[in-house]
Amino acid sequence: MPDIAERSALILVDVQYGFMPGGGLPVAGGDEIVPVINALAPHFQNAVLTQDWHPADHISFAANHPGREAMESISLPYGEQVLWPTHCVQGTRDAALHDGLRVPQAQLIVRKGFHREVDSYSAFLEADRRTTTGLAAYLHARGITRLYLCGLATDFCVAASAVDARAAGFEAAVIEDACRAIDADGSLARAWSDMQAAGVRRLTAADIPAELGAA
Ligand code: VGL
Ligand code: ZN
Repeated sequence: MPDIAERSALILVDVQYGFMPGGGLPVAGGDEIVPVINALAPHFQNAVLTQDWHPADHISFAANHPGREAMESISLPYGEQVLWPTHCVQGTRDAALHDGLRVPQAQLIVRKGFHREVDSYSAFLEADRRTTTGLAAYLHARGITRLYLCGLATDFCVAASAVDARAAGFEAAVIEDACRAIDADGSLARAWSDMQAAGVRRLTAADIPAELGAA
């Protein structure tokens, strides 16, 4: 059995300009996680990045629903969808990964939210809950059994990815100080309770060396 460091992967969720101050969907303090991630990353042999990657006419954008405002919810065939300000449009600077990230060992970037009619908070399954990104199969094939998640935003894409990671059979932990939240209408508290119910552990960056058997 390979040791735990070989079987672990760091999953960096949506560390993109769109979620930084000044971005399309800014998350308070979003840029503060970059140095935290850069300090964590050298502990990991395996890393995967996700990238929110929407067409300009994406169904999750309030601007594509005349008369609607950002942060309202609408009913779609797959369920309730929050309408967001326009963010992370394919090929724009807003969609680019933060230039300051230092994770050279990352081998895979999963782009999500590119189907016009389906959003995808999760790195594993789109919001229709049927369309897979292929990430679980990739990680299983690579012999990865444990995931450490961080990035933006804690209460949307990080939480959805962590809960789906558990459903796909992985151990999962969220590194809280390497995340920042949107926290609209109690979404952060709800996300932590959903993650806890799913068996996602809540860690800080200081826990990581010991987790990986390095301390
Ligand atoms: C996200 C809302 C819309 C996220 C992405 O990365 O958490 N949230 N698109
Ligand atoms: Zn999005």
